[in-house]
Formats: sequence, structure tokens, C-alpha cells
Amino acid sequence: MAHSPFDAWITGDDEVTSLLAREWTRQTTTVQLIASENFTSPAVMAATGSIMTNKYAEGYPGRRYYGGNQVVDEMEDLARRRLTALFGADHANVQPHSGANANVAVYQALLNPGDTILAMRLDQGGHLTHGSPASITSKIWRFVSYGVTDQSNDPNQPGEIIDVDNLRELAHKERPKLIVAGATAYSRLIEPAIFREIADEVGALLMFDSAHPAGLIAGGSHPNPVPYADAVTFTTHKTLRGPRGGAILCREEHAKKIDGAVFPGQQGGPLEHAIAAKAVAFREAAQPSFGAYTDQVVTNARAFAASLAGEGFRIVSGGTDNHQVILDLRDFDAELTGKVAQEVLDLAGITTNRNQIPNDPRSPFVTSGLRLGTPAETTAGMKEGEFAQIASLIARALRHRDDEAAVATVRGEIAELCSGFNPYANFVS
Ligand code: DSN
Repeated sequence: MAHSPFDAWITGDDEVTSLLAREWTRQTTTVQLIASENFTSPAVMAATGSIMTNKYAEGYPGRRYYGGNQVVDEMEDLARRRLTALFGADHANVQPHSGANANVAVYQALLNPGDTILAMRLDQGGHLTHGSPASITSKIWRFVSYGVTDQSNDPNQPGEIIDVDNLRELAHKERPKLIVAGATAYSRLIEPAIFREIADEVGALLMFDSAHPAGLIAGGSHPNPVPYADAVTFTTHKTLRGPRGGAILCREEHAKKIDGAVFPGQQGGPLEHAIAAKAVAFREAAQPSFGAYTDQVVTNARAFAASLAGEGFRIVSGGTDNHQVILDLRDFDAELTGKVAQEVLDLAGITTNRNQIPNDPRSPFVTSGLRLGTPAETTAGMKEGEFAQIASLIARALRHRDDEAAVATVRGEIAELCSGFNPYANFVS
């Protein structure tokens, strides 16, 4: 059985050790294409599993409600300093447990209940916290949604990009207090400058939810929203390749309110072990090699999209500028749903998630789309050639989805491919 670096620490608990070993095997013998996942460095994992997990530290450095925080204060200060330097921001809050918490904290800090927020439609790529009826956000604030342009057959302007005219029109009509830029299932560049321009036209604040592209921004592959936005929120575990968690960057004028909204507004004790791991990740993201990594993430996504198009899939928006490729499965096979594709690919050792596409006639549970991402396997060292191979294996598994032996053959080929690209190979004993 494969071992993870942590097995030695968990002696005498066979159930947990065995589950960890199984997950270790799953992650390293199948292909990870969830666009919001990555492989952290062993240093990030070690900090996440460190002694900092023992400490209560409600408050902020120098202003805690518990004793014994001398070292923790230095650690949180280090994480804040590294993060403000990485993005050139005035102020950082590294305590949010997730991107969702970070978003709600910004709303809570900058708005009153009932204020209007203009954000992206969930079924066209937005996030639950951008006003989904299922999210607490829609019960506290009034959301108005912008979407994407219609699909077109012109290969030079395929459509399905943020409809800036509609965004501007809605902003002028609704006069939102806050405009939210950012998405979770959108493969095109989101230009911060145009959002700032529209926000200024109507006197709105601007929040940039950069949960997905944060690493691409840190690596210099995408433009930095910090000079344009009042607040920038993100998760630390997607393209940024850190531990699970969130963070907020903001202008100095909003710092006190945003800190107060995170704690005591929403959260209790910060996860100082996660903050230690965030500090590690921010340092890693500041290295020149991280920029080479994020450039490769985008290069791989473009190559992947081209290969998938060659297999007969329609690529939503005609391509990608980031780490995501969103497939419309209907051209490939009108009967194939996102749900079935995800399940078949799981059996084939290819981990993906189903996703609604713009104007999807199917429900969010079934969907006509599949979201794919390149961050994790790029960390493992895969390049354009490997992504072309994965595209062909995806198509083969889906074409022969009723043939168990054919799907099992794909799984074998995937395992063979992964054996050459295990990001933790040096740690397997
Ligand atoms: N779960 C995240 C994603 O997969 O994009 C959004 O919160």
C-alpha cells in the first residue's frame, strides 16, 4: 500500500491511516482536473499539520483575547506582510476560513442589509455567494445579476463572454452600492479596469472575487485587480496552490471595517495552522518559478481546449484565457449529460465536475456541461502533450461509456500516465 508523508504520525489508528492511504492512491494514480483543486507543496502540508493548530488566537496580532500569542502574532504578521507584498495591496486579512466567508465579510463590512449588489449569474459562471437563492447572501442583500453574451457561430467572436453592455446598463438602472467581478466557471479574462470604470460611473464600490485566478495574478499571467478594486477576495487553495482557506486584500480606508467583519463579525478563533501554511504558500508564489508555473497552466489549458475541440466537444466561449476549459457536451453526444460524463470519467480515473453552461436546458444537478482545469496536473509536471493525451482518453471513455472493459482500459492508461507525474513521488515509501 502507498504511504503518505503523514502516516508515521498516525500510529495506532488503522481506520484513519487506511483512508489516508486510499486518498493518497486516488490522488496520485488518477488525473485531477477539478479547476479549483491543486497539489500543495509538502511544506504547505507540513505547516497545515503543525503545532499552530493548538492555539486560540481570537483577535488580531497585538490585540488578542487570549494569552500566549507572541509567536502566533509574528506568524500572522508574516502571512499578512507576504500577502500585501505579493499583490501590492494596502491591507490583508488572512483569517477567512474560505472564499465564501471572505465574500460575506466584505459585504458585511461595506454594505447595509438590503443594499443592492450587482454580480454574475450563478448559472452563467458566478458563485453561490454572488446572490444564489440558496445562499444567506440573497436573504440579506438585494442582488441583480449580469450574464454573458449569446453564443455565436462566428469563430472570431464566439460569444459567451461577460456582457459589458448589459453590465453597464444594469449598473446605471439599479445603482448598486457594490459591483462584484469574478466567477467560478468562466474561462475568459476578467478585465478589472472595465469594472472599475463602470463602478465609478454609478458611484459603486468594487469587489473582485479572484478565488479562481488568484494564482494566475500572483504569477503575473493575469492582470492584478488590486489597483482597481476596493476589496479583492480569494481562496488560497486553487491556482494559488496553498492550504484550503480564504483571504481578503483591501484599501486602507476599508481595513478596519473588513477586519471587524471577519472577526468578531463572522468567525471565532482563526485557524493559525492554516495561516502558517498560507504564509508558506505566499512565499512560494513570490518565486520566479511560480510565474513559469502559472504561464504553463494557461498554455496547458489552451492546448487541452484545442485537443478537446478536435475530439468533437464544443468549448464554451470558443477557448480559454485561464486555467479552465468548459465543455458543452451536446455537440459530442446529444444524450450525454454532465452528470453521466462525470460518473463515467470517475470510473476511468479522470476527476472532473459537471457544470451548467450558459442557457443550459438541464438542471444544475444534471447539466449539459463539464468544467475541467489544468492547475493540479500542471503542478505534477504535465505539459501540452499529456493534456492532448488526456483529451483523447476523455473522448474514448465517453464514447464507449457503456463498455466496462473499454472504460477500464482507459483507467489503466491513465494510471500509467500518472505514474510518471506523481507530485509527491519522493515521499512515497
Ligand atoms: N467550489 C468552488 C469551485 O469549485 O469553483 C467554488 O466555491
